[in-house]
Amino acid sequence: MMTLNLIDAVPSVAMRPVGRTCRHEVGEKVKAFAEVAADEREITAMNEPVSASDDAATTALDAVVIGAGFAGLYALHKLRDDLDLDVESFDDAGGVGGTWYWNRYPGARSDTEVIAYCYSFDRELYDEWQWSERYPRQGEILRYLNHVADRFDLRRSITFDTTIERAWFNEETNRWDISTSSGRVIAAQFLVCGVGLLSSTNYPDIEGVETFAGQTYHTARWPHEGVGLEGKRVGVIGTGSSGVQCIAEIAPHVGHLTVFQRRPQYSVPAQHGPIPQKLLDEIRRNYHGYWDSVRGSITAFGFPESDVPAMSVSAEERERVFEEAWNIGGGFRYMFATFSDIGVDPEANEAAASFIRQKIAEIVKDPVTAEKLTPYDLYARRPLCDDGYFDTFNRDNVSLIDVGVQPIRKITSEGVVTDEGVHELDVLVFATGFDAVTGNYVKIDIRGRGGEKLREQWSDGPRTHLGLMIAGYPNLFMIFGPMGPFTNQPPAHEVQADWITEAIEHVLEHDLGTIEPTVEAQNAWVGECNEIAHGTLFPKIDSWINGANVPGKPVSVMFYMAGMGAYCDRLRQTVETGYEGFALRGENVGA
Ligand code: NA7
Repeated sequence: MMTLNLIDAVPSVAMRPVGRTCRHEVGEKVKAFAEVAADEREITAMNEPVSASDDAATTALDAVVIGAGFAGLYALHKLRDDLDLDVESFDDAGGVGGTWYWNRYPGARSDTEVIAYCYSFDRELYDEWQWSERYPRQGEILRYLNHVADRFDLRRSITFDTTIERAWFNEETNRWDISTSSGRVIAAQFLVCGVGLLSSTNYPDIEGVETFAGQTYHTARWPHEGVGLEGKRVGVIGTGSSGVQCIAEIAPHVGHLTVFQRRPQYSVPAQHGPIPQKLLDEIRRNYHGYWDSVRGSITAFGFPESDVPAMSVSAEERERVFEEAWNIGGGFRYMFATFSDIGVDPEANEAAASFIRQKIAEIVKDPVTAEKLTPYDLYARRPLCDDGYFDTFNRDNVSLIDVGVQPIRKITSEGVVTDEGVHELDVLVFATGFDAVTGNYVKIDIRGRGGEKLREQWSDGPRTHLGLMIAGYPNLFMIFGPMGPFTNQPPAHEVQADWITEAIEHVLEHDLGTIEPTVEAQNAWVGECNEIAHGTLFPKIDSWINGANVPGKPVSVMFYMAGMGAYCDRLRQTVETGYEGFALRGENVGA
């Protein structure tokens, strides 16, 4: 049973308007932090160049937002423009965009349909931006996010090319003492992390990689100026969403493409094309109803999910439904709009999987290659869709190396070595994914009450309440943090940033110091996430969804899998109960 802990809150606190606190020099404790941070920077500076300034004067802010992607931009807008707070945002990228700033590999595009892969909070924004395609390319999404930044004048509050290195909670001031890679020290009452679910890159530890004489790239750190691949011998390691897109895009242009596949993938056609005008008209006619339905659905992808169990219909009907979904396109549609139980019932899952297997056998002409490309495990990773991926392996200039059977032994100056010998390459592309969900949090030196280090607390797997906050880390909010909803991201970002804004407003209006979840509430949420996830098939398969893609990372449940509608109900419930499950503490001593 979750309870509200209103510890130390003065019952008759005067309500004060939410608004700016003035910038001020802070006390000795913060200065001590600044000195430690400066010392540590000096040590860092001996190893890597940082543009540190020796000016340790501390800036006082109401809030710091980390990240200028979908989540961070919206959070900045809400806190600065709705609550009138003194907020600054930071991003280590050179511009806005988050994942869409970095992921510039050939073929990079959203594989979520754009009707729900955008903001909904501003009707005029939705109406004025004309998407060209059902699944926009990276460049188009980046232009959209730049447009949003300009439209809401967000850029003036964002510092780019700057990493947040440390964030320590100061129990005397109830402020987060934050230091940046440029040497700034900030004391902020609230810290909002929009650091991205999939942005901390995963480079496999393969012997000899540094000896490779050609060029190496990671899909998520692709050079802005592009890479000339024409006529070259290119190798791609990894066949997840990024690999599948990149492989199909570059194959016609390279001299020879060698694909190193560890495990074969279930993928269905994306069926790229324009967005049907009829669908756009329908959304515009019923704008709020449409977005309510997105937020009330399970996956928030903007299409109706099926409520029909796969085994409740005849084999012929199942075939018809799968064929129809194959032709409409979209991985999430195939998994969630065909039948209601593909992610939970092994028999339903096998029916969906075996349909894809048949398609691979039909598309890929060489039976040996087709067999290598055919998965036999559960269809329970993040569903993929592609643009001619399987057909790519019919090309004469493409070869497939099954490194699940013949592991990569090492990399030499010439290329990648397996038991077959050396695969000679000019360019090697790592499409090896991310230290997902928690990776960007543990990179920052975050310390909560009592100096507890987040990376140590999460060493057996993350623990949060509602994917939004962590017990012992007051006033630290996460957008799409671990144990948030397993859904399409932009609608979830909005829902979470709205909740965070309201919670901050509540703290300020009541002149409180902090809000944080109780340990009991967090334990209950972790337990619930585990129970729900283990009722599905997703934890049974190793992937980034449960941390199993990064060697040494604890395998754990990292999502709330009961759906967006249920998640929104839970958020609403916390507000309606006056933040049941959260401790609201103290006065705003730092103000
Ligand atoms: P993913 O989906 O994590 O895919 C990474 C791929 O890299 C996957 O095929 C891995 O094989 C492969 N991989 C990772 N390490 C190795 C080593 N050491 N050797 C061979 N192959 C390896 O990352 P993506 O970037 O494609 O997509 C991540 C998400 O970003 C995606 O779901 C979207 O939401 C956007 P494995 O399958 O693990 O055997």
